[in-house]
Amino acid sequence: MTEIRTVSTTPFADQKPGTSGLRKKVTVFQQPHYLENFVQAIFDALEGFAGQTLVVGGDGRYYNRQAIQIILKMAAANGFGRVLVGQGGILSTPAASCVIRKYGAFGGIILSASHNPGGLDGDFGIKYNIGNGGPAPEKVTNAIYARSREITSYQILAAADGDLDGVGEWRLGEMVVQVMDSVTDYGALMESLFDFDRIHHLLTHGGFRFCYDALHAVTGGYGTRILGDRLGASLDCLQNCVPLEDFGGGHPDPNLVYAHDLVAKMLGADAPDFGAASDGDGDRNMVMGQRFFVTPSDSLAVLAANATLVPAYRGGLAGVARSMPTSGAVDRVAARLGIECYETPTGWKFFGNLLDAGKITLCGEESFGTGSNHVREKDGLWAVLFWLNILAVRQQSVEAIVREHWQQFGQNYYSRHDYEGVESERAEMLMAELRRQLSSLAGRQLGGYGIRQADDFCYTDPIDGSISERQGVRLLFEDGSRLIYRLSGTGTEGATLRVYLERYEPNIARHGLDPQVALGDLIAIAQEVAQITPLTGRAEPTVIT
Ligand code: G16
Repeated sequence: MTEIRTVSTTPFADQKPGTSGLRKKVTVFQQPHYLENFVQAIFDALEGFAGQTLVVGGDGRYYNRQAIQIILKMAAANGFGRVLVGQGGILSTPAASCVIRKYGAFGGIILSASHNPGGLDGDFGIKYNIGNGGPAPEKVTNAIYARSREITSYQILAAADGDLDGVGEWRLGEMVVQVMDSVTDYGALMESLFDFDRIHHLLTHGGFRFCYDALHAVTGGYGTRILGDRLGASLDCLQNCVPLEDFGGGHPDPNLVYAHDLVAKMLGADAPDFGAASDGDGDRNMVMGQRFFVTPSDSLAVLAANATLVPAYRGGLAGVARSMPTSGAVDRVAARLGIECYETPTGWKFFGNLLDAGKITLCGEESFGTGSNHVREKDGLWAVLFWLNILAVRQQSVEAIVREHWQQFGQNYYSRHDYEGVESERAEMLMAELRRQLSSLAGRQLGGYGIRQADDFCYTDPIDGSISERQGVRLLFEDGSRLIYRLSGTGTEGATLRVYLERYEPNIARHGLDPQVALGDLIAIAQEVAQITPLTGRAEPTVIT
C-alpha cells in the first residue's frame, strides 16, 4: 500500500490565474509548496473526479518534468483513476485539448508559459482545462484562486518518480499512468480535417518552397512528424525543430520581432513561397508569404472566406468570433456570408461556450491565435495546415490571396504596440486615468477623428449570461477606426501596456502601405490621449506587431 501524505502548507497570495493560467518565473514555482498549493487548489475547486481520467502534459520547457512528477503523485493521492501523459511529458496545448476530448477525460493540466522565454531564469506556467478540452472558464479559475488563498494542506503520494519516456502503463498507488505518444492522436485529427494528399503534392511537386520554424519549442516534434514524415516536407524546410528546455535562449513568440530567423528568410531576396512559425506550446501561429506578412486578424478573415476549400469546413461555417481587440476584417467576411460574428474579451476561454453551443466554427485573436471547433484551444499547426490547404487548392501566392481579399472586403489596417516591463503602478495609473476620462471623450474631435463612443468593454456571454467587466478601454471613431488600451494578463514582470490600432481602408489604391504609416495619425492620438510617455517614461513601444 503506497502512503498518501498530507503536507501542511500556508497560502501564497499571488496565485491568481491571468489571461491563461498561472504564469510566474521558474524560481517562483520552485519555492517549496508553491506548485503543490496551486495543484491542490485546482483539485479542491473541482468535484466528481474520483476514478476519472486526467490529461497532463506541457511544452517541455525547463521544470516541465519535475512538475509532472509532482502532479502525477498528487493526482494519485487525490483519487484520479488514470492519468494520460505525453511521452517525455510533452503535449502541445492543442494536442492536450485533442486528447482530453478524444478520451473523454475529466480535464487536463497543461504546463506552459506559452510564448514567454524558458530556462532557469525564464518563465513557467500551469493551467487547468475542463472536459470540453478548453481553458477553465472564469468561474472555475476564480474558485481555484479563492481556494489558493485559504489552503492549509495538500495530498501527495510518497512514491519514487516514474518513467515518462517509454510509451506504456504503470501504476502510482491505485492510479494508472498511461504514457502516450505525444503526436499520434493530434496528427490523426489533422489528417481528418485537411486534404493531406493535396498538401503532400504541393510540398513535393512543382517547386513550392516552404519554411516552418518551431523556434526550438514544442511543435518541433509535431512539425517533423506531420509536415516532414507525413506530408513530405524536406528536412531543410523545418527550421529550429529540435525542442529545447530553454528554447535555445530565444523568445518562442512567433511575431516579426522574435521569429527573426524566419522573418529574415521570408524578407530576403531568395525567400520561400510560404513561411510559418509557432510558439512555445504550439497554439500560436505566424504566417508569411514571400516578403509579405499576414496579420493574424487578416489571416482569420482569409481562412473564414476560404473555409469551404478545406474538407472539414466544406459545408460552411456556423458563425465566427474574434476577441475585441482583433481587427474587424473577419466581421466583413461574416456579413458577406450571412453568418454571425461574435466579439469576446481577450482570452481563448471566452470562445469555449460559443464553440460548445455550435454557434461558431472558426475563431481567432490578434495575438497570433486562430482555431476552430476541432479542439477548444487555438492551434498553430492547424492554422499552417489550413493555409497550406488553401494554397494547394488556389495555386496562388500568399500575397495574391490577401490582396484579392482586400479588394473584395477592403483592408483593415492594424497594429499592436506593446510597452513591456512598465512599472505596475504607473500602468495602473494610466488605465485609471483613461477610465476617468471616458465620459468626456465621447463626442470629441481628435486630430480629425471624431469619437463616436468611449467605453470599457463589458462582455455578456450569450450562452450562460456571465458578465466580464473592464476588458479594455475602447475609443471607437466615427469612421470605424478604433483605439484600444488594456494591460496584458500573461506577463511575469511588471505590466505590459497593449495599444491596439485599427483603421479601415476601402480604397484599393491605398492598400498595402506600411501599417505604421497608414496608422500614423491614430498612433499620435493614442499616445496623446493616454499620455503614454509622461506616465510610463517610455518614448517608444518595446514590440510592434
Ligand atoms: C493567451 C490567451 C490568448 C490571449 C493572449 C494574450 O495566449 O490564451 O487568448 O490573446 O494570451 O493575452 P494578454 O494580452 O492578456 O497578454 P497564450 O498563447 O499566451 O496562451
